[in-house]
Amino acid sequence: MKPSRSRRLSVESLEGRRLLAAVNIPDDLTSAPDAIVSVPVNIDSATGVRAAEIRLSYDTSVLDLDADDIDFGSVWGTDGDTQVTANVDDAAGTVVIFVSASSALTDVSGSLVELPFSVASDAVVDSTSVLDLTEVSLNEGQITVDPSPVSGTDSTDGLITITAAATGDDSISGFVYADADNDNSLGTGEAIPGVTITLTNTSTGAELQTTTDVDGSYEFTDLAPGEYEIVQSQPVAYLDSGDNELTVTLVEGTTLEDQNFRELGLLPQFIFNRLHTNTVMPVGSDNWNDAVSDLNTFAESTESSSSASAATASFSDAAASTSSASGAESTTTSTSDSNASGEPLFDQAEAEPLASVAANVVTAQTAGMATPVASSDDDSDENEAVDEVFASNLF
Ligand SMILES: [Ca+2]
Ligand SMILES: [Ca+2]
Ligand SMILES: [Ca+2]
Repeated sequence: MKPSRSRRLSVESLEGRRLLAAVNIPDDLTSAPDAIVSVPVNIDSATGVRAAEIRLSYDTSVLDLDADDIDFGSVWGTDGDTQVTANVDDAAGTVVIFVSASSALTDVSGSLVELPFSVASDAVVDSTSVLDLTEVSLNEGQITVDPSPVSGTDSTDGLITITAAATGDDSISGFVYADADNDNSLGTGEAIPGVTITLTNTSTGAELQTTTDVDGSYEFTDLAPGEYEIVQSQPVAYLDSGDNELTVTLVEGTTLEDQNFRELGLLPQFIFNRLHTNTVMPVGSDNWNDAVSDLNTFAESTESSSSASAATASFSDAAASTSSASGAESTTTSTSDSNASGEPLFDQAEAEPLASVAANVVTAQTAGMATPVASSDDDSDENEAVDEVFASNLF
């Protein structure tokens, strides 16, 4: 097929049909005071659309909007090159949004844009607030919008009804843990503290966030019944089991427990440090929990900018300072006498295989813990050693 013909045909197919699209904002939106309501501007068929200009007005005494939070909607998909430019006039309560992509959309329906409005804390329950769609232009007017939104009341306008704040006493809770012994349950020393968990009410868009406690637990209380999405921010030092998102239905008067996130263990480049923390800080101690927390925080901060071995080396310094802050605890009695001479266990010039590190680590602090061992290459001996370490429940 010649390219020129193909191009011409596609132009003809667009011009040969009179393209029509209906655009509107839902009129059955609800939100409690002091919550966020995600407002979509929907289109019934996006055939041929590659650009949309949308204007609307809102009541500034009830609603607030940040231009930076406005996002493109579902019709554009997630792997395109969609651009959104938005301008919000807070004083006037007007919004202008321009959204576009490099190629035209197919016959899909959904939202062109999503506007997360904050509802005022003094918004009156059972009152309503109008979202006045004032103008929509598709492909600079080449696609007819019917019915055409106008300034003032028309059928395309949206409506938010203010509902009483969720005063439910339902709750959702769970744990984040590294399943070192692979038994699918949280055992001693497997808790991962400091992991961010985000709970979203999928019907209202309202979000809550918390972090896991020292025992790896998290809990959201005083929830209303409904559909929720629970998302775990992956602790980057750990090997992901792949389930970082849970969708649950909370039935009135119930408590959803054990909404757990299971990790598979520390990533190889962080194992050495965990051994270190195991040694100088007994598993489950406050210092140990702090160190695991620090490890995650540090791993997150170095995730994109550092190589694995650099991250290992730097964290080792951080762990060392943590342990010295804990004072006398770092003189834990060694369970091995194989290194009584005090000679360095880890030769800086040639790093030992991990198996040997695992076997000797209990004596590491008497040797000074001088040298972190990088383990990020693909040497199979080391991989076997890593497996051994996991199996030994030290990971
Ligand atoms: Ca209108
Ligand atoms: Ca376990
Ligand atoms: Ca995970």
